[in-house]
Amino acid sequence: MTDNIQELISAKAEELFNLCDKEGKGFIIKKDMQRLRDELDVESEQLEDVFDSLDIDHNGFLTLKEFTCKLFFTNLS
Ligand SMILES: [Ca+2]
Repeated sequence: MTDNIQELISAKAEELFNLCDKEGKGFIIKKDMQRLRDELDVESEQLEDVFDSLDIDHNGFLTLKEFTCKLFFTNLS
C-alpha cells in the first residue's frame, strides 16, 4: 500500500509538495503532509510512513529535493 502512495506521489511530486507547503517554506513537516490525506485518500499512518521513508537525513523536515530524490531512486528499483 505504501508503494502505491509513493507511486502516486512520484507521478506529481512537485504538485503535491506545493500542496503541502502552502506557505512556501521550502520544506514540509509531518503535519503539512497530512494535507494529502484527502487528496490521496489514505490513512494518516500511511502518510507518516511515507514521510519517514522520504526523510533521508531524519531531521523531521522534507525538502523538495528529498521529496523527489528518493522517489527517483524508488522508480529505478
Ligand atoms: Ca530531511
